[in-house]
Amino acid sequence: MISKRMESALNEQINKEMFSAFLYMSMSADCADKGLKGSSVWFMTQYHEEMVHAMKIYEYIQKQGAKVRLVALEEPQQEFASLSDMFDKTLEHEKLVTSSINDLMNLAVEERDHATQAFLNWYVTEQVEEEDTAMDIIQRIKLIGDNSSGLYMLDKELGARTVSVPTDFSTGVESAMGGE
Ligand code: OFO
Repeated sequence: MISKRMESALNEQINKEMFSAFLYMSMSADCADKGLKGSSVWFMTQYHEEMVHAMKIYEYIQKQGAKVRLVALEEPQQEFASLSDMFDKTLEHEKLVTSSINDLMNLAVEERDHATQAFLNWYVTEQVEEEDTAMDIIQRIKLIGDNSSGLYMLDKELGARTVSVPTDFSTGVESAMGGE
């Protein structure tokens, strides 16, 4: 059982995770338009990961006997100046998500909601990874500078990323990730 306040905060987080998915799908499309095929794959993989972040919360709310409430998603930015701009915005966005997860955790602590604290621990760890990955790619883009063969190699490497999360939600994300 979770509080009404927690139910509402978790539903807001579903929206934020789905907006993240939407934003990265938009970046994927823009990469494809710019001929950055590998980066397009990287961002589409990121889209899938964000959908799983949303679905894990969806399942958690239902398991707690609470109500999932979906609201409209904000329109994401459609065009970006460069790959560098996209990763700068990725890091900026992930920092916002980290802050949102921290707010949720603070609420769970305040309410002595141990189950939600345990659930949110996964997201706390995940956000460290998300920010670290974005910072690492930003650093590499800076090292590459205007070197087009460097950009070509990075794009190729980013394209090797594969989806490691379940994409069929019908079986349940938690069970598909070995969570139960
Ligand atoms: Fe990018 O971690 Fe969820 O939003």
